[in-house]
Amino acid sequence: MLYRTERTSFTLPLWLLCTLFIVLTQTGHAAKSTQKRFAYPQIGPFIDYMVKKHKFDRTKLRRLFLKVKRRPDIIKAMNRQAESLPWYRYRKIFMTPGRINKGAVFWRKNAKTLAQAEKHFGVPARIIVAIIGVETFYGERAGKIRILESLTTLAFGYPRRARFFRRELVQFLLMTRQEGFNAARLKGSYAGAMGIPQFMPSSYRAYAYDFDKDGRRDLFNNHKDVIGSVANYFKTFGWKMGQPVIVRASVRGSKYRRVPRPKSKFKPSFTLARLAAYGITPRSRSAQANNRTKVALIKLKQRRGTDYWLGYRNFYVITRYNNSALYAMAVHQLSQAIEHKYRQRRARKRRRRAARNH
Ligand SMILES: [Ca+2]
Repeated sequence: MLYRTERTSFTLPLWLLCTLFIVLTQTGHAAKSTQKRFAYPQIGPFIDYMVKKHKFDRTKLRRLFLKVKRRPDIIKAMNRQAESLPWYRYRKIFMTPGRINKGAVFWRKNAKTLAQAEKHFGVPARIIVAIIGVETFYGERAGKIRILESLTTLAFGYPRRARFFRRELVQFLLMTRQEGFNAARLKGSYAGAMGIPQFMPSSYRAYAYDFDKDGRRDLFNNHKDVIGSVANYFKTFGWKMGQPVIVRASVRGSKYRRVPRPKSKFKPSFTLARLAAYGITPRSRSAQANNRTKVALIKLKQRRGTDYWLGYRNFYVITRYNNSALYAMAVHQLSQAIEHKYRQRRARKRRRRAARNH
């Protein structure tokens, strides 16, 4: 700080003038260069990494990232996700007449592709349709946030999961280069999930499937690729056609409260015999199940009390798409409701056609 003294108030010494000159010119310079600064200081080293490791063009990447802005709203959104809702409220979001009807319509419009996917990957049409319905309302709500901006914000401004999102940012840039997309334009969810099935960039690279064989995996516009990719994802994680998903359980006595916590929440790790010793039994038994069949114990909060369910391997596979019992249950129940609607409509049509021909 400068103190005003009798002497310096009239004439400033030369050294001070020089200092002032330097300070003023540098502030001016700094003001100019802030316009060209990255939203986060870590972006510079990140670009170095992408150039060195993945042979990206430095100038192009710099130009791309200079346009990226910080998005604090994304971090806020991350901190209030629907997964913290109780089941009875979560269910209401997805099990709506609109989503069920639209699912049946989507099925009819894509019946041929869905049948092909069922045959090729061994994943039922109803599950593929329900996933697309839960994720984006059949492509209607695929997200309006620039992926580059959401992933950059989460990679460099969200320490809790920075490592995960930095990796996804790398995968995103690789994916856009590989599939020929403009990285600046692609939009998706605030968490970086992309396209009609909301694949994260790493999943896109690993599981997206060019089901219409046009040489490009397009999950933003191409329904055939979307259907094939969801099916491929489920196949890879071990979906078994014709096997049960989940069954309601009955609980008796008080021992059911003392079931030990398993290492993995959704992986089937208790045999039916072991759970029976705790007073937990399936309300109905699928033809394939016996005492050694393994299940996961799933608890879903109702308005009053808790429902107990036993999740089979296929239930676990749904949680690989999104690590939440609420999510997997919503997909399962929606898939049943959509299938019911779809078959009902088809039967009605068949009856009408038959009546006309008589
Ligand atoms: Ca394609």
